[in-house]
Amino acid sequence: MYQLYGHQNSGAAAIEAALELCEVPYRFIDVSSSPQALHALEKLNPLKQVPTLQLPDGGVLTESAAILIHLGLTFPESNLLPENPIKRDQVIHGLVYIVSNCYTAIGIIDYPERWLDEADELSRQNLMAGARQRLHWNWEVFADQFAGKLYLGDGKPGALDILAAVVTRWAGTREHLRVARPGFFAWLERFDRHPALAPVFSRHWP
Ligand SMILES: N[C@@H](CCC(=O)N[C@@H](CS)C(=O)NCC(=O)O)C(=O)O
Repeated sequence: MYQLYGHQNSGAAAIEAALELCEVPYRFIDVSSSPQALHALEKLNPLKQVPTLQLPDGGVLTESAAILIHLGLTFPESNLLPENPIKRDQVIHGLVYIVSNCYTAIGIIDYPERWLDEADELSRQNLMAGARQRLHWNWEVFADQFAGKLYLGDGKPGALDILAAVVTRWAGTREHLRVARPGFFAWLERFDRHPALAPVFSRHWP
């Protein structure tokens, strides 16, 4: 069985939502629930980051984009990845865009000291503010480039929709997009209510 390491309000929500669309059984291991769970995560992923997914054959995948691509390829009927190769390329493009330009900025905002030689308070605040501005701008670019590739309300949602809906939850991104990209913001709010995904999202953001 798949074992998903995560915690509330984390990127594990994207993988949980994807596993639901794949209709495969999985166990959610909340790494914030006990030191043992955190230790088990560290054995699988030295970065101690979630999502981390242990596969039924014991293999381990970290990195949300890699996990979503794995699930999309393993369960084609889930529609996480489009069958059409040209559309699939664009979904993979969007997934990599989000993790490299947006998820990375979240890591800088959450742990600025990791990116500083001298982590005094002024440097920390300065780095956090700069990363936040860049994050918000990166989402504006995403909205402009990828809006036409997002879920339109027919068929099943895909990996790109799910990752966008999760990673926009942090660091004031939704509030920024409400003003800067109201169309994309409205899409996100509608997408959150998708009946297949709303139960997962409400577990992470009650
Ligand atoms: N590149 C990773 C980033 C994962 C990540 O930063 N996850 C956060 C939670 S949303 C985390 O585990 N942070 C704890 C840490 O970095 O120590 C991915 O795309 O999955």
